[in-house]
Amino acid sequence: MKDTIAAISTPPGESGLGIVRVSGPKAVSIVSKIFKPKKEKVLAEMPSYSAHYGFIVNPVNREVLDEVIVTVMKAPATYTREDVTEINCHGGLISVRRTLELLLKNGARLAEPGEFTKRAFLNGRIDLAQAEAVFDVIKAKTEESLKAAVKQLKGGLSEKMNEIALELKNTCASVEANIEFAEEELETTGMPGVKKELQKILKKINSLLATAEGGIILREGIKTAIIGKPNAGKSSLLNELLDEERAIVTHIPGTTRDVIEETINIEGIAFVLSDTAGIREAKDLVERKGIERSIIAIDEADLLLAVFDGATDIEKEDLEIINKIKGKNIIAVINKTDLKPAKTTENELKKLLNTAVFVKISLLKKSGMEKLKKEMGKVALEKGARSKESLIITNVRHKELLLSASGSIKHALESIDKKMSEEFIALDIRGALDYIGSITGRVSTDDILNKIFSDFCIGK
Ligand SMILES: Nc1nc2c(ncn2[C@@H]2O[C@H](COP(=O)(O)OP(=O)(O)OP(=O)(O)O)[C@@H](O)[C@H]2O)c(=O)[nH]1
Ligand SMILES: [Mg+2]
Repeated sequence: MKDTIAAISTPPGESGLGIVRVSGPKAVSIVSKIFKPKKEKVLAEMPSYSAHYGFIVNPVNREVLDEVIVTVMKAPATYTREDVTEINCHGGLISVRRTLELLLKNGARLAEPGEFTKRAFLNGRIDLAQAEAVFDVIKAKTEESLKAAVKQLKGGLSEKMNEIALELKNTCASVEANIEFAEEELETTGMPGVKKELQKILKKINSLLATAEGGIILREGIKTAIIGKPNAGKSSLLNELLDEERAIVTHIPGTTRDVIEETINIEGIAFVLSDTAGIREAKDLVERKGIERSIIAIDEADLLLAVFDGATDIEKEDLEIINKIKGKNIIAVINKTDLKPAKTTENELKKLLNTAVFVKISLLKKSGMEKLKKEMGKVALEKGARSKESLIITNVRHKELLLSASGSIKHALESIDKKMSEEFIALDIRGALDYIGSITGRVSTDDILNKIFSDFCIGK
């Protein structure tokens, strides 16, 4: 980590400001080479957290690139715990990009995705769970998911993990003490206490795990596929939910080909909607490809909005779709209630899809939408996405590690019951300790770190 990294931290495009960020031992000296302050001064001598007005100038040909503010932040009280400089350029593609190029020519290296945050972790400012929370804050789709992420960023999860780790360590010490007593052929009295302690820890882990399904949905949103036969009104429904003419709607069956994905927020929970191609016997290659994607969307969805045309009788296509979606989490949407209803459609659907929730709407008249949103909100509630628990698990990696830790502890408890040797029990407890330590990054490998940070954006 001796090198100095640089990256553009704001999204590409036209904007008021564009920020280029630099971190590392030469963060100040490299910027000094390309920055000409309006008032004569030496950046390295400026106090930490001071801002300086001036120009970015190419040192080779004296060309002025932009008018900027440079902020100097000195180690260790910075994001990365290294010296950090931020160059506030005017927004726009070219200015920030050329400023970055100049930095790279003058000794900085282009940062990898998430490398600033990785340095914050490696330099001990935050732990791994907090570093992951930075990513979640950036990606938060709703207020609720932002709240959960900020809590994790502030160390809520880490605190709990450290508490569990300490308890495991103490328990392990008791077991190991027993091993030594055994060698001296002293009476081993510690095991009932160890058992009780392990059961207590297991309970803590399990109650955290109980929040995971809802927590992961809170973080990632509910994957919701809008499906049905052609012309049922799927794209009209997407548009109505988004309140925007996002998808093309026509009276021609087979209008939608590609899956269109958009996110909406219902009562603080994100629903990741996909409008799909109507499912039927495909008329051409493009439609067939589209329908294949519809089927994949059905498989991947947490929730299906199955749209039916209430004005036409149940057709072979509806029956095929019903077959494909049986057993899934379904809200059956009967559309076109502004038209004369088909005689048997509603009753037949209720028989065929007896576990589904039914909502009648008219997208032409825009009626029934409140009821539909309410039912969608209920699904979120059922999935536990609005948990009352103060600490929730929102990340699949954490869930898996907690599951493994819980497995190791269960194994240790079984070994105690079977009166196995203390060495085995200690081994399982150490295993659990490592799993918990992987959540906060006390135990980590390059592979794990690379995997986590490569998902970040560059410049964070
Ligand atoms: N009368 C009436 N017509 C509707 C209603 N909702 C949609 N339509 C019409 O039904 C036709 C098909 O609507 P779309 O939303 O494109 O249907 P789709 O299910 O996306 O169709 P594909 O993309 O072809 O699978 C359009 O002409 C809509 O205007 C409704 O509630 N009432
Ligand atoms: Mg469509």
